[in-house]
Amino acid sequence: MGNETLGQCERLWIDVRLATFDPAVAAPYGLLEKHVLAVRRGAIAAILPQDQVALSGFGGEVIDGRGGLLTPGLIDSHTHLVYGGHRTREFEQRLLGKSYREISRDGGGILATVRSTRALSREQLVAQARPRLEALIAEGVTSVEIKSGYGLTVADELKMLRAARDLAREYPVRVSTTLLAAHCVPPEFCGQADRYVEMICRELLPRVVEERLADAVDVFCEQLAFSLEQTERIFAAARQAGLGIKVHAEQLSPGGAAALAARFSARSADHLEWLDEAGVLALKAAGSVATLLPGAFYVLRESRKPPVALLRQHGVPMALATDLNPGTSPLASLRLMLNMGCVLFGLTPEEALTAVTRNAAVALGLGEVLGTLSVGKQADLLLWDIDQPARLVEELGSIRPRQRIVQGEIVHASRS
Ligand code: DI6
Ligand code: FE
Repeated sequence: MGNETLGQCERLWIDVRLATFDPAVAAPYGLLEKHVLAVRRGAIAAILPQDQVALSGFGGEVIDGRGGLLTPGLIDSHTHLVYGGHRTREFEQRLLGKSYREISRDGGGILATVRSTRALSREQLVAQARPRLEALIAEGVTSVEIKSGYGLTVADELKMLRAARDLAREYPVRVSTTLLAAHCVPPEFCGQADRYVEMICRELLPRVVEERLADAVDVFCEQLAFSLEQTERIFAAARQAGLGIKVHAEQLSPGGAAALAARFSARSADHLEWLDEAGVLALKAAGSVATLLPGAFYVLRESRKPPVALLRQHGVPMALATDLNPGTSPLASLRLMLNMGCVLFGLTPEEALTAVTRNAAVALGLGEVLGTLSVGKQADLLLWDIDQPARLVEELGSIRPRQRIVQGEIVHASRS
C-alpha cells in the first residue's frame, strides 16, 4: 500500500523519529519511532513504519536522518515585527522605575514607534524587519504572523502590510498578516477614538480587503487603548469582510475582551493575564485559541499570570508567541518563549511545543494546513540532532535545526 504512494514522492526522510503533534498518535508529542516521512508536491504524502518500506526502486531523493528528530516547523502566531526604530530609552526609563503606562501617557510607547514607522518607506521597513525575521527563521520558524498597527493612517497601515507581504516573497516562510489599526488612537484623532474607529471600518478596512493585504483583524482592547464597544464595531466590520478575528485581551486589566472576541468566533485571544473563568469558558465554547505571550509579561515585570490551570482544565488550546515588538517584547526568539512558557507560566514542555505547532496553526486559521506531521498537511519540517523534544524547550542558544524544510524543499535561513 505505502510503497505505491511512495513511488510518486519526490523526497523522503529515513532513520528519523517523528514528533508529529498529531492528536491521533497516542504517545507524548505524537512520537513515532523509526518511521519514514515522504513528501510530494510540497505536502506530506506518507508516514510509514520504516520496516514496511522498500527503498529499492524509489526514484526520489532519500535523506538519511541519522537518528534525528523530525518536528513540524515552528509557528510564531503573534508578532509586530515590521516597525521603525527602537525604544531603548524607554527600556532604560522603565529600569529606573517609570511604568509602561506613564511612558505611554507622556507620548512614548506605541506612539513613539508610530512616529518612526511613518518616517520610513516600505523598503526601509523591510530592511529593518529583516534581521528580526532572519533570527526567527534561523531557530526554526517556518510560519509567522505579522501585524500592522504602527502606521495608524490609511497609507501607513497599507505600507506596513505591504512590507510584511514583501518579506513573505523574499524569505522561505509563510506570512499571515493582520490589520491592527486599532492599536492606539493616533494624534490626528486625539480625543476622538470613535471617529478613528469609524475611519478604520469605512475607509481602511475596505482598502485592505480590496488589496487582500490582511488575513485577519486585531484590536488592542484595553483601558489605555480601545473600549469593548469600539472593539465590537471593528469585529463586526471584519466579520462582514470575511476576515479572521484576533484580540489583545486582558493584558493589563480585566475587561471582558476575550469573551467579546469569542462571540465573534475569534481565532485567538492573546495575552490574557487577567482572564477569569467566564472568559475561559467563552473561549472554550467558541473554539478560540488562548495565546500566551510570556515575553511581554517578562519585559514589563508583570506579576499576574494567565490562568493556565483553568485553560488546561477546560481544554482550551494554548498557543505561545513572541509578540515581537519594540516596546514590550523586543525578543526575536520563539525558543525563548517555549522556555518562558514553562518556567514562568507553568506549561509542560509538551504543552509548550504544541503551543508553537498545532495550536499556533489553529490561531492563524490554518489548523487544516499546518502544525502537525500528518498526511495531507504542508510539508514544513525541521530536522534536529536531539533525542528528546523537550530539549528544544530547555536548552537555548546551542541547538539549531540541521535542516529546515518548507513545502517539502530544504531551505536556508538567508534571503531567497
Ligand atoms: N500589547 C503589547 O504588549 C504591545 N502591543 C499590544 O497591543 C505593545 C506594543 C508597543 O509597546 O509598541
Ligand atoms: Fe501584541
